[in-house]
Amino acid sequence: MLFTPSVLQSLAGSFTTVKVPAVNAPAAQRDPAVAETVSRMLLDIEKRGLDAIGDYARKLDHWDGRSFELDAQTIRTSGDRLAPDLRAAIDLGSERTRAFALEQRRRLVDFETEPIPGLVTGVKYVPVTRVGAYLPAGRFPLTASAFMTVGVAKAAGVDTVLACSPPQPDGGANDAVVYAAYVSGVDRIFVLGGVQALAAMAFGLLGELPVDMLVGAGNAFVAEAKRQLFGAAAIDLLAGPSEVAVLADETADPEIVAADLLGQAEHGPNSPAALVTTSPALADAVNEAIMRQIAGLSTVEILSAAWRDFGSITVAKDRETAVTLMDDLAPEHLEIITSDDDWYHEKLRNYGSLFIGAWSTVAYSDKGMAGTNHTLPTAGGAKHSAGLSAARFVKPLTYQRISKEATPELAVAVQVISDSEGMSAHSATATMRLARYELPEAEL
Ligand code: HSO
Ligand code: ZN
Repeated sequence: MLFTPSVLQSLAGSFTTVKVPAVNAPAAQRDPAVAETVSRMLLDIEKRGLDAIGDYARKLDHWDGRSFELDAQTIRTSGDRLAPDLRAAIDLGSERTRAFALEQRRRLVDFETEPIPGLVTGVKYVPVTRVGAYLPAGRFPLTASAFMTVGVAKAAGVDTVLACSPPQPDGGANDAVVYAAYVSGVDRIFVLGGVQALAAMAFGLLGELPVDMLVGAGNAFVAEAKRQLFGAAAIDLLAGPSEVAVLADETADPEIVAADLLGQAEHGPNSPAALVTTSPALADAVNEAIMRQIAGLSTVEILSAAWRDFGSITVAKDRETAVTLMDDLAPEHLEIITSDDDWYHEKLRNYGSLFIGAWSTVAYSDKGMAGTNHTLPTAGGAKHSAGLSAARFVKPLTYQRISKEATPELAVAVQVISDSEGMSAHSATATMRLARYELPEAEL
C-alpha cells in the first residue's frame, strides 16, 4: 500500500505524514527470479506430468510417497480430531459464509429484454464446471480460506471443487483446514503444495479434467503460478501480502485502532498497515499504543518488522482529503471509525472490504463469521477489482432469439457494415435471410 506520487503532489499541504514505511513496497508483486522458476516448473510439469509433480513434491515438500489424495475416511473424521469449540466455530463460519454466498447468487437473476419486436436478448448465469482451490497452510493455516473458496464455489453451483493443501511436517494435511473444506462441500482433497498443486489441477493430472478456474491465496510462488496459468484457467486474483487501513477521526479509541492495525500486520513481516486520520492527537496516541501492544503479543517479531517497514500514519487536514488519500491506497481491508461513518461509506470507492464502525473488525470477516469473503484484492487491486464472491463463479452468458419480424432492420444494417468492411461472408448471412423474407415462416 503506497500513495501515488502524483496524488501526494496534488494534495500537498493538505496532509502530514507522522510515520512513513521504512521500506518501499514493490508496486506489484513481480519478482523476475520467482517468475523464471515458476515458468521452468510449469513447462516441466506440462511435459512430464505426474512424474514431475512427484519430483517437486519430494524436493520442496518432503513428500513421503503416500497418495496425494486424502481418503474419504480421513476427510470424514477430520472434525473428530479437533477440539469441540474449534469444530463448532468452523461449522458456524462455513454456514455463515455459505448463507451470504447463496444470497448473492440468488440475486444474480437471469433476464430477457426485447429492444424491438422480434429481437429477444437475454442473460443466463451459468456456473463454471470445475474449480481448483488452493488452501494455504504455511506460517498460519488460514482455516477459513476453505469457506471462501470451496464453500462459495459450491454455493454458486460449481459441479466439482478440488482442493490442494501443502503437507504438514507429519506428511498429512492440517485437520482444521481439511474439516473446513469438508463442511464447505469439497469433492476431493489432495495433500500437495505450491506451484505443483496449481499445475496438477490446471493440467488435469489428478484424475479429473483440467479445472476451469484456480482460486485461493498462497505465497509468491503460488501467486506467480496463477498468473502464468491464467488463460488456461481463470483465476480469482493475485493476492499479495494482506493489508489493512483504518480511517479514523478524533472520536476513535486509539487502543482499538492500534489493535486492528496489528490484527492484519501479523500476516507477515511485509504486511502493510496504514492509519489515515483527521486527528493529530489520535495519530500520536495510536503510534504509542501500537508500540505498547506489539510487545505483549506472541507474534511480536513479525509485528515489529511489519510495522517498522510497512506501517504508516498520515494526518489529513479534512475528511475530503482523508477520502482521497484512502481511495489512492485502495487497501484490501478498510475500517472506518468516525463520528460520521455513513458519509465516508458513501464517498469511498476503493477497498476490498469495508468495516463500518468501531464494532466491525477485520478478523470477524477473516475467520468467516461475518459471512463476507476474505479473498480480496491487494496492492491497489481494489481500484479495478472486487474480491472473490459467488458472482465470480458464474458466467453471465448472453443469448439471442431473433424472429422473422426483426429481420429487415437487423439484416440491412449488418449488410451495410459488413460490405463496408469487405466481409462478404458476413454480409451473405444477412442477404440470404432478407431474400427469404417474403417466404412463409416455415421455409427458412
Ligand atoms: N486477512 C486474510 C485472511 C485471513 N486472515 C484469514 C486470517 N485468517 C486475507 O484477507
Ligand atoms: Zn487476516
